[in-house]
Amino acid sequence: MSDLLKAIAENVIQGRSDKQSPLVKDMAGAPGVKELTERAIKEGMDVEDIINKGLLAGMDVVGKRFKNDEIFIPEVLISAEALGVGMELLKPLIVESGLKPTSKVVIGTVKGDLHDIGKNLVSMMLQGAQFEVIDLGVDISTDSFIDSIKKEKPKILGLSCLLTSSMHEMKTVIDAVKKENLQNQVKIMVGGAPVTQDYASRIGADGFAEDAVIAVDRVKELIK
Ligand code: B1M
Repeated sequence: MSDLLKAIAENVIQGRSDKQSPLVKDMAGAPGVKELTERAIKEGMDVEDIINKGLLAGMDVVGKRFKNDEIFIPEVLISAEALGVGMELLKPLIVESGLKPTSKVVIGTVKGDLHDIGKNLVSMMLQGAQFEVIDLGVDISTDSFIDSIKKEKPKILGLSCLLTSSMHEMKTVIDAVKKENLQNQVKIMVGGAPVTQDYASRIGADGFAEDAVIAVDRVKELIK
């Protein structure tokens, strides 16, 4: 892997957004995620590589350290912020402008869950594939999802969830869509780290995607 991508990953791990970030003494003044991502873009690196082998590779290490109690929420947040700085720079490359959106997608993270990095990535990829995306945000109640389906009339409803303790909310939303007789109007796609195809099938979702790239393909299939 290129040294530049490794440096991006390392700076996400250290939570260094830019060269002003004073978090690691040894790295004072060295370029952070912002400068390194700008450099990668300038060098014409593949956007998916910058995301997967740079930004997300770093976040993967952060996740493992968090799980092992080697780091705690403040460090994870600082890393997530650094990752976000890189994502913002890549957004214009992912989201091509000027073309008419094909179909509407409403997306949100379910109630009780505040994780939004993966959901944002899915949103960006869908926008890049010319979908109009209404992003409701995080901790979204079933009522808000239902209101939004009625108001926006999307072809797809996307539910994201990262916490096993909130996964049941996906089923609650799906049941509510059926109760409101909206299931013929909208297809439901679910995703997030703990979600599997088996779980998606069991709760009655129309589709499941394990990552943001697959999510775009899945939406296209569901719309057909
Ligand atoms: Co939290 N967190 N977190 N966290 N966090 C996890 C999810 C956890 C696995 C960490 C761990 O223990 N190893 C664990 C959940 C355990 C479980 O439920 N089994 C956990 C926990 C426990 C918690 C708290 C409860 C911690 C606490 O307070 N004690 C708390 C919960 C707060 C809440 O939500 N109510 C909490 C808080 C946080 C932060 C706020 C510090 C921060 C979130 C910041 C933010 O999102 N703005 C955070 C983070 C960053 C993580 C980890 C480290 C990274 C998540 C992430 O962004 N990954 C995470 C560990 C991990 O996953 N390795 C962890 C990168 C992202 C691109 O991947 O979101 O999986 P992901 O998205 C992927 C796919 O899943 C898929 O595509 C994306 C791109 O490829 N995808 C979809 C996602 N949504 C999709 C929707 C689709 C289709 C595909 O269709 C609609």
